[in-house]
Amino acid sequence: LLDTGMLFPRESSSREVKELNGVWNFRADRSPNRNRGFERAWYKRRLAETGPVIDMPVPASYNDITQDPTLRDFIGWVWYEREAVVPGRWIADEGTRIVVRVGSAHYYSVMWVNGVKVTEHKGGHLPFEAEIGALLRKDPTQPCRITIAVNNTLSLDTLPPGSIQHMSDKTKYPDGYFVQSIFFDFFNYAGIHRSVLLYTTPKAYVDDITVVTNFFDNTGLVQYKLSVRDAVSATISVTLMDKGGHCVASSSELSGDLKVKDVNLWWPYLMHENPGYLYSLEVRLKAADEKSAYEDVYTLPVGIRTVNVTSTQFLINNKPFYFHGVNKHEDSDIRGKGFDWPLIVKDFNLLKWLGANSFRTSHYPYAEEIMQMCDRHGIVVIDECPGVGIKDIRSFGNASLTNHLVVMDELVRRDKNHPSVVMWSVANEPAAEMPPADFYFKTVIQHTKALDPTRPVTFVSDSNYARDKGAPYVDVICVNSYFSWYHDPGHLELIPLQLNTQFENWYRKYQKPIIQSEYGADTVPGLHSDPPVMFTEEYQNIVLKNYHKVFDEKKKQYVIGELIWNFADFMTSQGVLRVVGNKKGVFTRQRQPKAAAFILKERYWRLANETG
Ligand code: BDP
Repeated sequence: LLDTGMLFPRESSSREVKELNGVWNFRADRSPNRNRGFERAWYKRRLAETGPVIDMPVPASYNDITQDPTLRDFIGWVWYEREAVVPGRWIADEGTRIVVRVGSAHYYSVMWVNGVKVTEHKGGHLPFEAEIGALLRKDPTQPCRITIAVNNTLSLDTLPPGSIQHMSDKTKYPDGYFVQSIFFDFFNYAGIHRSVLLYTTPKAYVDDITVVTNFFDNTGLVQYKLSVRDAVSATISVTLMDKGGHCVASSSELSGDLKVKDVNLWWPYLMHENPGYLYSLEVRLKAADEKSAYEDVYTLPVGIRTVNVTSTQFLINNKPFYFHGVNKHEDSDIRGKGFDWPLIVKDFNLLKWLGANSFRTSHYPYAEEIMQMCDRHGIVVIDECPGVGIKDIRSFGNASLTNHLVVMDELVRRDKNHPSVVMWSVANEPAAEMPPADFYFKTVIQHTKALDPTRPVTFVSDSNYARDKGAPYVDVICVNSYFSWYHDPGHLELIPLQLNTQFENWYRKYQKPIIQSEYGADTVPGLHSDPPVMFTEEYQNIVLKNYHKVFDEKKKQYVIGELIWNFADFMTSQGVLRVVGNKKGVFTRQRQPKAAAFILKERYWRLANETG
């Protein structure tokens, strides 16, 4: 198990945050083995002293920033570097911890400060950090030079998996030619995708907080647990405040139960007139050693709600919840998977316009700021780990499994306190019919439940109900199907029959509630035809309408949700099936509506009014 917390860096009276976003120096290591940077220790000096550098924005994927196709498709190590100015008072005060934190970098990262390695991290979608105070204090005259090398190479035991193909046929490929195969349908964007920060805490500090919430009648319950570090003879004060800043409960213990009278529950968007209600849990730690006294303050937003699953329903606060939402991607023009506030706020406005009450983080954890937006706006989240493309039997091996468990540790550690997160998804469309899938999913799901006993766990299946070896372990069945698209392309009339059969088969076998976790059709905006043909806006409309008829029927029984594939068009690797990316969005990649968006909008608002 992980031995430290990973609280989101927030400013407080005891903590400062300094963003290091902007233009960094950058170089791709184009040496044949991609290893020159390590051999020549590029981290020891300024990057510009070891070779040419270009400007690279952080956060952003590097792939679409330049006009160079070889950088877009680059595989291997790229190097980022910049100098940061560290406030003198941080250095002067030995009682201040100075931490450098990367929100995410895809896929493998090594970080140095002033030439000294401070940490490395595997996995492209979760944060990592290192304490660098002692290092900076060794020579306060030096600037703080941060070097981060990032490698996007995927192997059969990374998450997501991939593999490098060396092309040895000399008649077709130049010497040493290799390509990366991936088994998932989105561009393998790489680089430093989320903010790089310096932040401080006092030497004695709040390292982690875990909250679990419940309610009985009008009384809310917040069970909390703190983990504090380096705090000798500490005193704790925990205060839960309502939106207006009034204290509603308090305690002075490291763990305990806070009772909230006349509780305002956290409700999903459109399920209540006041969705996304958040209390603030203020934790104050006071400690002292021979040298000084420390006070740390950290405030965590807390939504009080419950989640339960029956054989036919998904309950939030004991009321049936129907997921009418989307699958998303972190993806847009130029910045690729780079964090971008305007895009995020636009997407939330579109979700609300659409009447969507939920999304799945297909197919990897999204930025923490997005999860915070979901908490505040009441958008319900199925939080998916990067377990996408587990197709090769070797990706079910021990190394993969061990890595998958660590990824779940990191994901649950990061996202456990978000009220918006109502379910974990451990994978998307794995080869669940393969024999090792049984043990694999049993282990991953049990592990996730042990980490978080309060949330249901699922994975998203596209395999046959009779042969799926992971389904016995999930709480909710999530199924993807593309009738009239990948199955019987062009035959819209088959959707009702095939979809009915799909639902009935799964329900008969498992008696668990079902979410249609993907359905849709590629649509090139502006293409029209009547009668509809594939790729036109009319065709997408009919696919949706035909699916919706069946959802309406089955919704009365055990279908608990529908998530369209996809919210917006997104980039993929090149292939004969993709016309400049995947076009199954109801919005274009630039977030303009296709005709289907209006159909979905009408439906989602109707569903909201029926249940709301
Ligand atoms: C599903 C995958 C999703 C793809 C989609 C598609 O889960 O990642 O983008 O198909 O092909 O199988 O559009």
